[in-house]
Amino acid sequence: MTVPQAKVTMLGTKGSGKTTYLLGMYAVLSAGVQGHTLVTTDLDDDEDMADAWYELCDNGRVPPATSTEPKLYSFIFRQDGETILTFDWEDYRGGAMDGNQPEATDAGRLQARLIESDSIYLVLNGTHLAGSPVVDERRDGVKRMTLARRMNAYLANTLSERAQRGVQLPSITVLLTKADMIRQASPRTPPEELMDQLCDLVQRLLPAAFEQRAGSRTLVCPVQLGAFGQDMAGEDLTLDTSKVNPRNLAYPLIHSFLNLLDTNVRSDRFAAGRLQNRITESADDLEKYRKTFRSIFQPKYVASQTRAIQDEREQLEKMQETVARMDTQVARLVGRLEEARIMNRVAVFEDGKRVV
Ligand SMILES: Nc1nc2c(ncn2[C@@H]2O[C@H](COP(=O)(O)OP(=O)(O)OP(=O)(O)O)[C@@H](O)[C@H]2O)c(=O)[nH]1
Ligand SMILES: [Mg+2]
Repeated sequence: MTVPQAKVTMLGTKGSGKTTYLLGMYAVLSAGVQGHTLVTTDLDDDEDMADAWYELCDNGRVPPATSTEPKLYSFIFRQDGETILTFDWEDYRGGAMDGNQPEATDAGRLQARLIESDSIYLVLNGTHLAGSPVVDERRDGVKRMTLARRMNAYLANTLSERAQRGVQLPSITVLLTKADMIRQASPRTPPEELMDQLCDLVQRLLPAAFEQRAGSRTLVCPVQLGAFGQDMAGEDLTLDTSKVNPRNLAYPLIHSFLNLLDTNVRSDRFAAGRLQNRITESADDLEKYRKTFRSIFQPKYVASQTRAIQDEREQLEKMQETVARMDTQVARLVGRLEEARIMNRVAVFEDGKRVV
């Protein structure tokens, strides 16, 4: 069994909360959530991210805006100490999506990386979504502020390019950052109704993420680092540290890798099935051969064949154990996401349709 390797890429405007989400998500998962843990492969990165997180929690200082040089992180995702997969995540500045900067090298890199990505995050700043339901007249404004049209175009291109290459669809996460702003604007709306309104809105803003395609999986997930109640992006102010209260930060990552892990289990199961058939055929052939007169004069051949079949049986047993273990791992991830879906913390779309 090989450990799958994945690539994650985020799209979102400047100040939408990409870098702080990554920091918060890492802080939560590096501490471990129900047996799931994350660690960077480079331990200097682990220290830098932990320092940046403490800087936010203790002093209210947020990291600076990302520069034109994207930062690449490499992570190991484990369940009960066992590595499930490794992935890398490149953090781009929002400006890399700005097509009016032909001299910017990160813009080209971002597009190339998207095509290679197994998991794509489309970040919508919750500040602009607040006050749902967003009526038609306001929707154009929201589209402009979140650059939803551009993100949708990037995603549509990526999906068609991957389909042309015959590679698996990426999983898609629509990340609604600064969810405290959304909640604050609709304090009395029940969670279920608010989630319905948000789903309705994001389906209109990012239709490519909800196209009916077999095997597509999209998560809509509001997240917050804290209930700060204001959007201070771009301002040199400190956050109120007493309001740090991370919510929902781990679900997107769980969703990110379901497709990939699922495919991995299926291909391992298929390989185990093929080996099983080969063993059955070899055992039948040997049995037939043993019944022939010739076999009496070929004891070495019979012994070596018997040994080869025995070796393959042992190999098969190991493969079946791995498949069973991977099945359990995937089932646990699915279970966690399912709990979140039932509580209206997230909404899940499969083949373009909302799972209810
Ligand atoms: N209210 C509120 N504000 C938040 C939250 N998370 C982040 N912010 C604010 O959003 C600001 C911008 O976040 P960043 O993560 O730097 O944004 P970015 O998308 O990485 O921006 P670029 O790197 O410029 O593209 C932060 O400085 C915080 O002030 C949240 O949960 N609630
Ligand atoms: Mg950033």
